[in-house]
Amino acid sequence: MSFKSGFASIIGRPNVGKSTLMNKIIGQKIAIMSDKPQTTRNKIQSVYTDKDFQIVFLDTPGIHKPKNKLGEYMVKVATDTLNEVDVVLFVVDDSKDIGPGDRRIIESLRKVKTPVVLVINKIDKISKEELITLIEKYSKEEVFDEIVPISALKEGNLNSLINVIKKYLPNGPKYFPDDMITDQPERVLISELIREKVLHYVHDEVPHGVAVEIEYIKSREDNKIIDISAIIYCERDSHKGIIIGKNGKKLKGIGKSAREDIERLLGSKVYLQTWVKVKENWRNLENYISNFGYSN
Ligand code: GDP
Ligand code: MG
Ligand code: K
Repeated sequence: MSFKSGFASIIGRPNVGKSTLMNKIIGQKIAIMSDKPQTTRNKIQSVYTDKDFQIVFLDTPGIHKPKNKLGEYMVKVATDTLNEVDVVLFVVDDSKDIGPGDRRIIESLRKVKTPVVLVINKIDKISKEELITLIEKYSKEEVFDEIVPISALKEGNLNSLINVIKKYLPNGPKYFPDDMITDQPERVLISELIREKVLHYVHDEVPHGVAVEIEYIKSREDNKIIDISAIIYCERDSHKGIIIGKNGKKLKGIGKSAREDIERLLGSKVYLQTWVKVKENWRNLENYISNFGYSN
């Protein structure tokens, strides 16, 4: 029996459920999940290994109209990966019409040589009739090699999706050991977890201008507690106030729920310290972008 292996790139508009999909497939929370758009900035790679095949997933940033340097960078990362992988998963949601965001992606997919699987997510929200209409609408575009309806949240039809992906994998080696689900360093996972909590706690008051830098991760001598120090960067003094909250209440909440997730991730007790600092306009400063680890 020959082994199959290859790379699958997950693309799609913000909020269609890409991170949810990847996390459900891999069975662990590794990519940031949020109902705010554009929260996945890193090329998080995860691995799904079965008896006779292995899929390496890339959780690519969304293709969208770039608004600043970081936006341009994210679009480039997203499009560059498409021709390098074995299969592209284009995730859309249950929206009745193909909007301008999806339209833009479909147009860039016409130039892509890699087979494209259209994944229609959130089918738990629509009727069978609505789904059929939607499938017909997308079929007319004539860009998709397959169309697979799923519900990432309810874990519906994920097996079919895996089988479809498997079809497009070439014969190849097991790139990663069985127990490996991601090659992202803990540092990246931890900073993403903290950023997710910040976005969750501040709602729309501090849109997108948040980055998290991990100062250190240290194990204490008795190995029972891990000390972590993190700096939350925002763009304005007013944002700093919002993140900290009255009497530091918000930051405390952010720290507590981040710590609980990190403890689960690391399987250890964690002492987490968080600091909030202002770096004006960091999103437009090229060198900050690479400092925060968003460059290749
Ligand atoms: P991403 O920006 O594409 O990575 O999207 P996320 O994975 O962060 O999901 C965005 C929102 O859609 C979250 O609130 C998810 O809980 C929700 N979501 C994801 N998949 C499904 C689904 O299959 N059904 C429903 N009803 N909601 C979903
Ligand atoms: Mg995401
Ligand atoms: K194609």
